[in-house]
Amino acid sequence: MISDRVLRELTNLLGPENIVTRRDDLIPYASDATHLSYMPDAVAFPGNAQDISRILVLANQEEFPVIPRGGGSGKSGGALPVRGGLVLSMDRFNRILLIDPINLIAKVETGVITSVLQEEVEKLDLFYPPDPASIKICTIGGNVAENAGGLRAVKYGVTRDYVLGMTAVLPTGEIIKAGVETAKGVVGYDLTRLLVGSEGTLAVITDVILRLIPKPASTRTMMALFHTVSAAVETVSEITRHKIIPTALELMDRLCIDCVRSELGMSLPPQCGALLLIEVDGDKALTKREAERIREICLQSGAMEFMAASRKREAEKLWEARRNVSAAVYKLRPDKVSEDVVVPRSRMAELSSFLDALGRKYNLSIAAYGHAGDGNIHVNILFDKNAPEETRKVDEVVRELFRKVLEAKGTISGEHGIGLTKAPYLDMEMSRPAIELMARIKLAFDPKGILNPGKIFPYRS
Ligand code: 2HG
Ligand code: ZN
Repeated sequence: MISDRVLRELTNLLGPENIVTRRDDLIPYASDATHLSYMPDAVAFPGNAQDISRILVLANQEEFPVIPRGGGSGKSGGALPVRGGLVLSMDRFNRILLIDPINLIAKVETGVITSVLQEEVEKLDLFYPPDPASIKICTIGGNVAENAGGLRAVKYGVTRDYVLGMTAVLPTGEIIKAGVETAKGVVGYDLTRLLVGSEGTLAVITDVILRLIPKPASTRTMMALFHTVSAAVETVSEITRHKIIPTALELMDRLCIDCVRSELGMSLPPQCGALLLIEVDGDKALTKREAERIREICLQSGAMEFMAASRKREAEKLWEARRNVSAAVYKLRPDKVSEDVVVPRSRMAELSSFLDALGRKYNLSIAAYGHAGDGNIHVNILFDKNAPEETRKVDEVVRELFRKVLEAKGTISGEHGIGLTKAPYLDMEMSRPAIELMARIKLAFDPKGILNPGKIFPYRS
């Protein structure tokens, strides 16, 4: 609990307009896309790195938790104030400082919404590829903290692949620069890579230098329908076997299709059990050739139907429907645990049969969709938290799923991070010495454990 005296000090530091303590005003900051809720004591809206530094110095003195927050769209509870304390909203860090078309970089404050940055760089025929499904509400800072992926990761990689450098405030208040503003740099330990994906536990990142690439000249979007998920994911392997790496290669199973059927803007046969949304990009001749080849591969692999979007609007509708799956799945049950496991592409069919059996064994609906091109499947375990016989089973279902994924040489999280929700399972994947080493790193950055406590580590923070 932050005392009234400390709240007064925070108010003096930031000005009364930049600190919120009224219960009603705190509610939006208590929750995120996990739908879990923990009340903070206060929310601060710092305006620059110095403000954050002063807040963190005070937090060390008075020992209260500080929890950085971007758009609040996280899926693992990274922005939740699980031990109360001060939520640090990055809303005011909303400026794009530079887009440099010669050096192919952008310098961006971390509260900038990802889609806003993308629109701005695309006006200059440049491209910032990372595109989480929550692109219209998530922030660059949240993406960096979680090392977010997205639909285009299959071809273009994840956020980490685009972060060249940053300004960060350490939990003890020092402001550091990490990385470079150039195309390359190998000076010292790679602190940039360490801080990307550190889930707000090691530093508060205030601006980043991002790598840009030229905007592809054309894109083509396609949809292939299959009787089963197995047939769809076998087709994914076939596409890569033919040395084609699409921009996006997304899967939806029958449950997900049913949830967004009306939004897809194309009528689908009722017996359709899975669909792949596929996009290729590049110069016109290449995308035409690849799209034709993909059509052949899909039909040879047993696709019931293959459609190509003929207009931009048609393609946009398909992608909007895809981005909406996560929310639309709530039509099926009031609650869900949504996982983001990754298996080698070649083992997705095995994972899909396993999920069918898992759902039957526990009598729970399990919806599966996501970034099939990466082997990254969002396994959504659906339940009703008011039905104790269902909630009781969820943890065991998650454990069985993770055991299977690890046995298949996969990982328990491909893009959402460990945060709060996956902390109890971290030691299923990481050995004790590896976790202890991470804990020592955390201690070196944050000796008093004030920055985003209760995240990542299963048995200490
Ligand atoms: C997506 O790809 C997001 O739609 C959310 O990563 C996934 O809610 C989910 O399971
Ligand atoms: Zn995803």
